[in-house]
Amino acid sequence: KLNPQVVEALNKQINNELHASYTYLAMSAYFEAQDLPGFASWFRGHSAEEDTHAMRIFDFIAKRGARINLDGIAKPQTEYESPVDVLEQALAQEQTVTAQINALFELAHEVKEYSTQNMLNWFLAEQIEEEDLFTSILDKAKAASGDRWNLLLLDQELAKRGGGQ
Ligand code: OFO
Repeated sequence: KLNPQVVEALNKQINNELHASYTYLAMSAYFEAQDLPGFASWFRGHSAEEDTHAMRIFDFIAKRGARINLDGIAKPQTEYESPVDVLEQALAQEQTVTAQINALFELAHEVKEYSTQNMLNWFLAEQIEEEDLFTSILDKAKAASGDRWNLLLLDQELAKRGGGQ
């Protein structure tokens, strides 16, 4: 049986992933309003990716015969100063998620939840990819900042990448 403390923490992480998804959707909406459809679709794709992260944990809890408890999702920030501001906040959010996964792993380790550690290994690897991805797009957004033409070129690149990749 899954340790109850771990079940609670995993449920909390479902909420964290859904909150990340909702935040990226709000960022997508911001870019729609800025007439940057490539950024908008990229963030929308990433929002969908966060939903799959939540569902991975959802499925894990279900498979282990424990109870899934869904909570309310907090309202995301909807206004941003600039594309660079969005990317900075998105990277900060990924760093927060990394810290959450690390804390979960530490708890699973403490209480000797081996299968949970195994499941979390996927997330540890994923967070390295995600932080790297957001860092590279933040760098590009910074390089393009203040120049609408450069921003539109980056927007085109993101439109081609799609799906939050
Ligand atoms: Fe982008 O982070 Fe989920 O896990």
